[in-house]
Amino acid sequence: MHTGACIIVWWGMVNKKTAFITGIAGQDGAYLAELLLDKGYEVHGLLRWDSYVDQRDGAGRLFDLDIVSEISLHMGDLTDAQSLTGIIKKIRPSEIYNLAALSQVGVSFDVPASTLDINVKGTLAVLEAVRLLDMVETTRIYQASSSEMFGCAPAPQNENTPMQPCSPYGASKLAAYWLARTYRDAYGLYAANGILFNHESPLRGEDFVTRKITRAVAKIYEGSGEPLILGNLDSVRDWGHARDYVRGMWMMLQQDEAQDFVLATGQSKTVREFVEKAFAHIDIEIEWRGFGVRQVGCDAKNDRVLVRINENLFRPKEVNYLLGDASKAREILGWHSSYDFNALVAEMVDEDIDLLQENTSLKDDGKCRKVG
Ligand code: NAP
Ligand code: G4F
Repeated sequence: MHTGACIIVWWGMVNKKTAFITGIAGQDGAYLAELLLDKGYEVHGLLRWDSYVDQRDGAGRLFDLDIVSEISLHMGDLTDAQSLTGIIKKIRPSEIYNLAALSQVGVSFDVPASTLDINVKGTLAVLEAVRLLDMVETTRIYQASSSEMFGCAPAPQNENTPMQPCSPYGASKLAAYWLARTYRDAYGLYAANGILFNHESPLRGEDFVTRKITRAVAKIYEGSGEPLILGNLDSVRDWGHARDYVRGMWMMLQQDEAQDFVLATGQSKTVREFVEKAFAHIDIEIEWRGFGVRQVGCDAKNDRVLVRINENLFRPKEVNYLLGDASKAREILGWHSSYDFNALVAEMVDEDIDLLQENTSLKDDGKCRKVG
């Protein structure tokens, strides 16, 4: 090898950046880990005990992306500040992406105290670790903030929109957002809040509405007779693709100074439109009949009921309308969303059909059969 090439390789080795991702086994954690590995980072991740003991299940997304062997996984919990500090002390990462959270808005109404423990005290533990370990000059932090913090504020929402959260989850994320800003202002910590609107993918958790829909549509395509049961069909979301959003997270940590950014597509759709689009992808036109919670979605060709509503799936308080304005991220970061809504829905339905065809599926008759 020429001397010049040797120097480049050596320079790359001594300057290899180290990232620590909390929530690495979640949707965003997995895609972010993949992106950072591609960029040559040494990637570490925090994994909870349950996920650690059964890694294939807990770290399933990292297996799906075939990156698990390239990552150092550390057993821990965001709510255990001492062990978290120990991990950060050992790794001394140049970048921390704090993605771990109780992230299901509906569930946060059932477990508000643990939502605050994980989302607020957990974030505080990350910020305090960096401060107490004297890493303020060397470590940058990305805080996973959320458009749910806008709550009932009028759309379109951007960085200057007053926040009015209306769920324990939204309130917890707003407290964590302010903690990150406070540590930035008080201690000079590089802490950037990404205020991200909904982003989805085939790796999305099955309890979020998009994946619930695409899984049900895939099952119906494969012959299931079970209708899709949903709650509020009329709430509006700004849905993008998670791959675009993790790229934005990384960009936020590469700036001269820490700032907060909204990431969004600027396109809004109702849950109802998502349902229609997903069924259209398997050539089924949904016709809505009836009103309120008695409304059903039927196959226009044969009247079969494919969608029903269950009022138990409505939340005590709903965020009705989220639509983001990501002009600041476009201007300063050069970030844009590259997937459109149709492509997102199509990819999710196709992947769920593939998944069903690859695996043994439990069919309606209760018998197991191998498909594909
Ligand atoms: P996700 O799929 O639910 O992943 C969250 C991860 O956090 C899970 O892997 C979970 O681990 C982990 N976790 C939960 N509690 C923990 C604890 N006490 N200690 C350690 N790990 C814990 O969420 P996501 O969609 O990737 O979202 C990533 C982050 O962005 C979250 O903070 C979310 O609130 C925020 N966010 C998401 C969106 C979106 O549309 N996706 C939008 C705005 C903001 P287990 O696997 O062990 O449960
Ligand atoms: O998919 P969802 O559960 O996502 P939600 O509540 O918008 O939260 C997601 O996005 C936030 C960013 O805005 C993140 F911070 C958060 O972590 C999470 O990733 O629900 C979307 C909409 C809601 O209006 C809900 O009421 O779909 C409605 N919905 C209707 N039926 C349903 C269902 N949601 C779920 N999860 N399950 C249903 O059966």
